[in-house]
Amino acid sequence: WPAMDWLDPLLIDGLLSEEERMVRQSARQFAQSALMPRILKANRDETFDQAIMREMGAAGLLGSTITGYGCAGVSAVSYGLIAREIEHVDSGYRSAMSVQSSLVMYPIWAYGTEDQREKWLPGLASGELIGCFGLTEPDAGSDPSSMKSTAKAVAGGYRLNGAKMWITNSPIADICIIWAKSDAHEGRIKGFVLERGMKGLKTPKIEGKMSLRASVTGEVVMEDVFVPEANLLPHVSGLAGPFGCLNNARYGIAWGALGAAEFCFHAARSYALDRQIFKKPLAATQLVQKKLADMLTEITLGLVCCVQAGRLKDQGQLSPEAISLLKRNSCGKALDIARMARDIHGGNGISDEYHVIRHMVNLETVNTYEGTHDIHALILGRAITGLQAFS
Ligand code: TGC
Ligand code: FAD
Repeated sequence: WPAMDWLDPLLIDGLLSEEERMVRQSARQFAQSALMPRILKANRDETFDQAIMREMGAAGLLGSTITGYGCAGVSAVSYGLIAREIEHVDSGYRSAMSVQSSLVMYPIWAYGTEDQREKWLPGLASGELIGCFGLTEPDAGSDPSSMKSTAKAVAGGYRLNGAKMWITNSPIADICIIWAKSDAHEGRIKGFVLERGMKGLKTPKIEGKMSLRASVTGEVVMEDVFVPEANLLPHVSGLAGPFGCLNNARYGIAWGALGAAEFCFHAARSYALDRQIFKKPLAATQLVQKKLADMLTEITLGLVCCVQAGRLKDQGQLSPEAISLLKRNSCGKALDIARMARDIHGGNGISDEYHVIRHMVNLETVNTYEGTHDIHALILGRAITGLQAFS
């Protein structure tokens, strides 16, 4: 029998194509050389260096599954591998990548006109342009159908009013994909591309976050913003528009959260091997070995499922409910793993120098955004029973 490789017990590496291994290697190289050296200070100072978007663009990491328009056109598994490598460093940096790719570029590509694709996708792919996605409102988070933002038809376009809350990258965004109820479309939700500089558009930063501090988050406030007809995304109506984008982003998060979990597992293992307690390494205690075994088990099972999901996605066979299953599982398990890793580090575990507490508090957000842990349970519950239990 072969010996087990604790870094990859089920030889997941062998499930990847040559191209996917190369994508993972270059994403790892980028994450470790460009992102890791920045994260401690960025997290302490609650700042996001906008140059990161251009660097991600140059590395081919933005909108990577799109073909053409300056994008790499890689597989869904490659997109997942990119998310995993970036989130190994920080969930906030993965947020920046996934909002741009899945929540801004994808809707322009899938729901936009050819003119809209050509106008915005190349700049978004290179990171010269930064986008954000406004669905959540102060009184409509888990239930976006309760949104109050409106679009009123006027000569040549629409007049938008409303407020979006908790929007990743809004304070630095050049364009905002905004979902609002449109009177010209029987009150159905439509997507609009708002551009910085439009009169009546403000994007104030939300200060004081204790989680995802290296990602900039803000509001989008719209007071009679005129949006020309050319900025309406014509090819989708209703919640299927934003949810179609969320399917892609949630799939990426399922991979990414496991990247954060892997960092925590590796850090806990190294720390426990080095730390001498009661005249022996901490790693020689049964309780710690059980925790490490639980971490490795959940990460390995989760990653195998992510590869399978990616293959199904590329074949058009991955259901939204299966994505909920994975997003929920990866986030919940990653949060448990980060908490265990923090515990194994003892007092040092609360110092940012050891990184595990940063991952732990970040994962609180990751477990909440893109559908909370319990909302995904209800999505699965509906699929299992045929009964909706939201309201
Ligand atoms: P429901 O009646 O289920 O559906 C309404 C319409 O939407 C369609 N639909 C979907 N289409 C594609 N993919 C999906 N996953 C879909 N889910 C639903 C559905 O077919 C229907 O279409 P139509 O044509 O009949 O109108 O809607 P509901 O109002 O009952 O929704 C319930 C619920 C809870 C499932 C849903 O509202 C939900 O998922 N809530 C969570 C909200 C959420 O995830 N927000 C995320 C905001 S963005 C964000 O967090 C970005 S963070 C990014 C970062 O920094 O990384
Ligand atoms: P609520 O919906 O008020 O939920 C509060 C609690 O109630 C949760 O525990 C939830 O599970 C529970 N709950 C809700 N409904 C039920 C029910 N029927 N039964 C039982 N329990 C229920 N949004 C965007 O649109 N774009 C972004 O870029 C974006 N980025 C974000 C970045 C950060 C840092 C954060 C924190 C959030 C971001 N969000 C974004 C918003 C995020 O998607 C929402 O916070 C999330 O969907 C939850 O909505 P909420 O905060 O209003 O909580």
